[in-house]
Amino acid sequence: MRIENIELRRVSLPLVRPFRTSFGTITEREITLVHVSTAHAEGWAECAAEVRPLYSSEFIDASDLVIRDHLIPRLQALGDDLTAERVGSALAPVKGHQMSKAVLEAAILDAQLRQSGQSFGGYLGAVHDTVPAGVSVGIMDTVDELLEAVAGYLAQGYLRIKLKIEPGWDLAPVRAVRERFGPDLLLQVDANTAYTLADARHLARLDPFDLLLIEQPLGERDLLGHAALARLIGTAVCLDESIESAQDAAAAISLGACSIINVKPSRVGGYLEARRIHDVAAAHGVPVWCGGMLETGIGRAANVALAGLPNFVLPGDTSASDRYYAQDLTAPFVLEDGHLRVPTGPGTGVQVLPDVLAEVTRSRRDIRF
Ligand code: SMG
Ligand code: MG
Repeated sequence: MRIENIELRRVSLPLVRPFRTSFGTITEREITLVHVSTAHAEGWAECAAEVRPLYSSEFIDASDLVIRDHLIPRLQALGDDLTAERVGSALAPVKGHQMSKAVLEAAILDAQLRQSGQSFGGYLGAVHDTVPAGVSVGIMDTVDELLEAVAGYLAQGYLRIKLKIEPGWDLAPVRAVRERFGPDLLLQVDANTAYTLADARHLARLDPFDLLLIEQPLGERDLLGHAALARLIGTAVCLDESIESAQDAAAAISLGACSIINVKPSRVGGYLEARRIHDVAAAHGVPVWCGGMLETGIGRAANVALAGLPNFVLPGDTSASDRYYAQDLTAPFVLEDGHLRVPTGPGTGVQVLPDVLAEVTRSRRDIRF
């Protein structure tokens, strides 16, 4: 495949409500979109890096720079030999920067699949037409506010609730949600690394609430700590930030650091590595689910396709467009009986809406091949 141009476009979309996690609050999503043009097709993808390096070490300005100065030149060097499947090995000499690598691979894969007429779901091996939708609920000022938010999401049909937690906002909100919505609610929590192993006894007090899992309680490098914690608490430990590759997944599973994995293609360098993590986990009998980074319809379309693979057995953070944005960059993803439909058209199967795109664009830059 011969690329003619890669456009990097910075957009900014206001969130419908602020989203607070243990590491901070965001009110708008600033995103770099990558738009690949070949003679035959175009591809789009979005970079998950945020404005500040708080979820992980990556952040959007650094990502733009590494894409432009360190990653794209390696793709240019491939010439006509470039395919989506070759992106990973071409970029491997550059250490880290999974999100920056992932967005390039995804945009190229989108163009490649649009040219061949295949969908992301078909290419990745999705076996479901629709996927169950969960929703991630941020930290709030009061438990009453939280209960109202959760009630609203359940009324819309969401099939699973994830509560963001941090020290000082854990037992009380979990107890309140469990008591109000009953034992059948699928409920889980995400700490985004906010605890240490010294908090094990405290975290064990979540055991009676029958949570599906606790996501990333400890630091991202602390696999041994997670393994120790998993032996001390009843709730299943799920890893997010710790898993940046299939190799990480294999190590975490072997150490007993997790019994469930949150798969985010952006965090692991792309959809191909995400599929490898799916396969490694499946081989060990470890269930996975699809995480989210507040994606627009562009990234959501591909995530929903991935979530259609057989070992994605838990509802994902794959919510409808209106959970995030009043106006999405594509036709909105909507809940149908608590599920999102896996797109079937070529590539991601969604089209970027030009008028909306123009409205949210802050800057753009073309890199000719
Ligand atoms: O896309 O619905 C979404 C967000 C899901 O909670 C979510 N993501 O750690 O899993 C996570 C967080 C990371 C993003 S926080 C800005
Ligand atoms: Mg998480």
